[in-house]
Amino acid sequence: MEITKEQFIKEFKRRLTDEYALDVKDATPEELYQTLASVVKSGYSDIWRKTWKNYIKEDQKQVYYFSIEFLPGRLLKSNLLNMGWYELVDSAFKEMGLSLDEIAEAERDMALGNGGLGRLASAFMDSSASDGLPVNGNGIRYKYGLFKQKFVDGYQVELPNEWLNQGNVWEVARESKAVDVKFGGQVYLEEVDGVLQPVYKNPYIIRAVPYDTGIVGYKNNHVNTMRLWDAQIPASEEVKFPTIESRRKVEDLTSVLYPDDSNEEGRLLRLRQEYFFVSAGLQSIVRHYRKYGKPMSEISEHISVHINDTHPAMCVAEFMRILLDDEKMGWDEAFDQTVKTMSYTNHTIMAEALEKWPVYLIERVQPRIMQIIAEIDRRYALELAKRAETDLISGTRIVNNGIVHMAHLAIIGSHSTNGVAKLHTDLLEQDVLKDFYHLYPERFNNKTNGITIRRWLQIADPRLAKIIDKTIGTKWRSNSKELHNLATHLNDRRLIANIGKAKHQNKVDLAKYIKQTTGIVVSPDAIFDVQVKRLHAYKRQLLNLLKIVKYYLDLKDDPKKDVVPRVFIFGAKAAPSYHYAKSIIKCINEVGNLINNDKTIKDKLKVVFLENYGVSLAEKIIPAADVSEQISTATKEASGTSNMKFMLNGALTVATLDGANIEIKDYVGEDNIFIFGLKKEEVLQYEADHSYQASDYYANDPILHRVLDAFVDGTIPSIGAEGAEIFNSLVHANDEYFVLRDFEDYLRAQGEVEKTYRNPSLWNKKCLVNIANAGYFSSDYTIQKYADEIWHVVPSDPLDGKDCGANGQYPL
Ligand code: 26V
Repeated sequence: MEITKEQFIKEFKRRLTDEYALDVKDATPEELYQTLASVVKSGYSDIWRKTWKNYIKEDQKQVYYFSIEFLPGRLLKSNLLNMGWYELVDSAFKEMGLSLDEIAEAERDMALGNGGLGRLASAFMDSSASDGLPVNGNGIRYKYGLFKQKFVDGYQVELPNEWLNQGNVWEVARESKAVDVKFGGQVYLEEVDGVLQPVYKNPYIIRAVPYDTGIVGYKNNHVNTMRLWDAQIPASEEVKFPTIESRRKVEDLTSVLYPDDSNEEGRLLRLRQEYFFVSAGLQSIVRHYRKYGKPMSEISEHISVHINDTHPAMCVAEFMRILLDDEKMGWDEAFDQTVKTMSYTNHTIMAEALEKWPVYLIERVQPRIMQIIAEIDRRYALELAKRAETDLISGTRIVNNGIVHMAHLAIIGSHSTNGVAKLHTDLLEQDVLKDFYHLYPERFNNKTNGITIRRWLQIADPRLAKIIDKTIGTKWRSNSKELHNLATHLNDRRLIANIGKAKHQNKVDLAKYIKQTTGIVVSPDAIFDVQVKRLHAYKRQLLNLLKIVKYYLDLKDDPKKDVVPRVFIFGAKAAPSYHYAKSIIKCINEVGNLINNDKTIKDKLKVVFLENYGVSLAEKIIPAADVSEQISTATKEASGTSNMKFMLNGALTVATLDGANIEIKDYVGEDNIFIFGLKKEEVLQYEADHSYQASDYYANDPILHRVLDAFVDGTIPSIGAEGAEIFNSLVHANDEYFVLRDFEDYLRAQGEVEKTYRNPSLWNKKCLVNIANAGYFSSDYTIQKYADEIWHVVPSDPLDGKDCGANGQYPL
């Protein structure tokens, strides 16, 4: 039976009185949010309980997705949507004189990740629950999320993000499920009854306490669990931590998301974090498995462990440790079970980001783990000596010259290695990991990333969602491939005009936000040209900036030049220790200052750099974008996922043939995307023969020359050091990411953008083609492929249906 508005309002008011002794009219948004969230949580809690009980009853194989980052953003609206409550609550709130949108803003973003990697992990959580798949998240409950970014004089300043200050309604602490993680000390092997057993000297124990969050499936009576671990000092170890400083060391373990790795203490902390959540997660999984009396020799038939990037790669060694030392299994059988249980996703080919740890650091963190890694490596080399050349062996060893290659550990210790877009997987197979591909071709596969269409269209862009409903009905809301039915409406002029109108409204909303937060006034009639993502040289925010400076100089030369007004919108955080990226931020802000305050430019150009980019800000920006900048150097962006979000929201993409841009192009066709720049082969060629001469482009291209000079000749004020740094990196340090090489072709593509934008119906029609094809990039499909091809798990049968109505609505 459907919940009525009256029932909901009654329950909501009762809670508000119970919790706060308040009437609706006296409560703050914060109190209203807390109350609504608690009603929501009660609505799914019983189904949550039944979901995991059912897993046990049906003896379902379970997947554990190990990720050092999760980036769920806000959960309120997404839970409301998935529970089938969204419209009910929206209208009940209106009746009470409240705004759901305003109250939802009171929730703090759960920002336990840096960018794409963490957001993908959360998309997968949402999608596996929605597909009814038995997937559990395993990660760290950081006390501070990703830093809060502010600009002071155009410079990035990092402030702590104390997201737990007002508590977290969604989580449940489970003290009774705590496990002990053993760190440090020394270890040696002793023979007991003919079996070698480790003996630890002076280790210390940290207690890992899990905090579980229910992940609500979309209208399907299914709630999975994301488990995040917190570190505590166990009572028995109190004496080992007598000082405030030593106690802080324990707190630090789950304190910050990405400890400063520019010094050894920071790197050690990061490695301890990795071992902490790996060990806590695996111990609790094996303990749970053991409880039901099934043989350890079959464990790989009942569980899968997924290693999300190399950060949890110690799973391989820790699982071995548990099987060997705790379960007394022999080496060969243990290794066979480990390989069958583990699978690994690679998310980057950037050498700096491929984890390598010195042996002595791993020894300090957990000496037994280093012993096991060394033994896996020794046996690997021995086994390979029978069938491979010495070069191949030495290039693929896990331990080489005192360095542990975590990707090698993950590949050798698992049965599946996947890339995250076709091009990226090709590069892994043919280049970065080609020796492994040669040795184990059957282990390699591609799983192109995806996004949660629910969050990025249904929640973030309700105007567009309604237009789609009117055109093709609502089936796309549960099966996003249905969006393709829009392609049969390409000549529907009213539809195309409506898409333009919805976009304009979204731009009006964003313009308001920009005015409020920055004071800058922008016109919603201008092109909103957007680049939002982490600040990194390879993503080439600089290429975008050079374009802006060029446009500015053009207008200075000819103030009457006929241009389509543009607002350039940036959102990006730079890693705190990444000096160059911070200099780029400063330069963008100063170019903005220059242009926005130049009266002769008027409304023709505006530059807006919004502070503190994250999931919630993305939900405001992306629906208002006309142009999506996906301009990384070909081969460098493994996939990208914001590219998918933008197309879904009807923006047109300016793109290099990199990452998933290629697959986007294949779906929408060349006429509906603006492609430019070096291709993979050309980049690889340059990198191989070193024939690229950046300074030639500076010398020979007068436009580029002038644009680059603006960074060092005072044209752009207040960037003395930063301007020089950037100029030098491009002109004298040979421009590692081929910014100058791609500049001219980028301008050509941007010229096409402008020409197309002058024809609104043509523009909006191209937007429609993009929307119609975006449904293929749903993470619901991606995760289904992981389930079928890597984990071999199937969706659960729905619970008996007493809870969710036929319409999928969760109970009150
Ligand atoms: C991190 C760093 C940090 C040190 C400097 C160099 C560098 C380069 C890359 C990275 C990224 C690490 C892993 C990551 O977040 N990869 C992203 O994963 C997304 C989900 O698969 C994917 O869409 C992005 O293309 C990829 O960059």
